[in-house]
Amino acid sequence: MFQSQIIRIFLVLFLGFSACSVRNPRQVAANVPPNRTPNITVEVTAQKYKFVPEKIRVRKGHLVELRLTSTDTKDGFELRAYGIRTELPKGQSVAVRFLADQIGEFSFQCAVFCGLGHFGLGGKLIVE
Ligand SMILES: [Cu+2]
Repeated sequence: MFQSQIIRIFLVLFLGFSACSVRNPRQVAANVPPNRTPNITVEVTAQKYKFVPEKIRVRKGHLVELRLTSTDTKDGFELRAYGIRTELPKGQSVAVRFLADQIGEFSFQCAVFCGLGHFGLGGKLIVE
């Protein structure tokens, strides 16, 4: 009886953790109006261990497309303020889109553990 309760608790915890770790990658922010073309496209590369450019400046109201490419290993890109998160397979270009609808500075960072410098792989989006 006691053992089956413990097994049940572990099962619930395990399923809970698996559900949390499987996050839906999103490449288009929820605030992007349909059928609108980007006002600005920025090429961004990820490499050990920095994004180039590290600071991306855009204007408020612009629909922004970032074309992200990891040059040397599998990385990720997460821009939490806009609900964007995606993997960047090595050598492939991945486009993400969002409507820059609020002024401010927003951090972005790598979303896939890529080595010792992973936690320093990040940058800033500046919306003016
Ligand atoms: Cu990383």
